[in-house]
Amino acid sequence: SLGTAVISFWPSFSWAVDYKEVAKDIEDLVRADPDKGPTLVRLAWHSSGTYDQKSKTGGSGQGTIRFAEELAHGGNAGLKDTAVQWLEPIHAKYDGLISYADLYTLAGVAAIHAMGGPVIPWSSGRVDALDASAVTPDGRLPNADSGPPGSDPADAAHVRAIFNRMGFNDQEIVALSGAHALGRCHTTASGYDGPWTPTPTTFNNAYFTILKNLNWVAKEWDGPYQYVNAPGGNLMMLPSDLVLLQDKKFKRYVDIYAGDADKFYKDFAKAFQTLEELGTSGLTLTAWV
Ligand code: ZEM
Repeated sequence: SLGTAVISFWPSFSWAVDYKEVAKDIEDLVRADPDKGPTLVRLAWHSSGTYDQKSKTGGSGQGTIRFAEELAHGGNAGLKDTAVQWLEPIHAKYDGLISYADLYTLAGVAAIHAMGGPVIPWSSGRVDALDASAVTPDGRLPNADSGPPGSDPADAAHVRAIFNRMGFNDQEIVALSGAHALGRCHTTASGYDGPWTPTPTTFNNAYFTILKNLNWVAKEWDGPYQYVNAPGGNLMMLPSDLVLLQDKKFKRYVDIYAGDADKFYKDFAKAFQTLEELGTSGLTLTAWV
């Protein structure tokens, strides 16, 4: 009967996308070129970090970061010709059966895993918006350029306002910031320059140990105001990173995560899962590793 046909067809249809296979493709991409890992994590974060819990707009749920309108936002500089493009062949391989919204978030957790980070629970089921009408206004992602200490009354307040809007507290803000163990600033993207740690393709708690233990001075250059370690000059911090030292409530968690890598892994995994589920509904917890 038709009923039996539909019922017997259903399981094979729902298994059409093997997310473990997709995740493996992403991890292979990162292993072939480790520098791609951090940028994939940045794409996952920016695809989610537009969420506003009051209006329930933004977030990772609809894959809107693939639209030119959202990629044109200042904070997304550099993502169009990198992470978004790198994932196109994987999206095409699965013939449209995985949504961009799922692919971008899966890329975040798979890249973190490929770089030695924790297995972060991931859920599938995001449904892509068909047009750009769900793109949120520019300005929802945090600014890095809060300026020299004391020059901007909105330093810590800005960081808190942005992350509280998504629903995150101080502890979660600091845990998530530990992602800056990964990757670097590109003068061609944000205008800033340099990596935060000497191990930018390895997930670890070095962001916190380096932030609190090195001496940070203003970089002397024509570029945007940022910090470099002195002596050395090989590493960098954004003004928004230094806020985590300057604000006593943030600093408390910097100390905790610098001293306890396991706790950082655990807290990061929980907060990153939450981040990737902002603005979603009806997801299914999915084995991907
Ligand atoms: Zn970042 N981030 N970020 N971030 N970020 C950059 C790079 C990366 C801020 C920010 O302005 C910048 C979080 C929080 C905040 C990553 C992950 C996460 C860059 C450099 C800037 C300017 C971009 C470039 O030039 O290519 C600010 C102001 C933040 C909060 C106050 C959170 C939260 C993250 C994840 C959980 C990652 C992985 C990168 C490295 C990207 C790459 O291509 O190497």
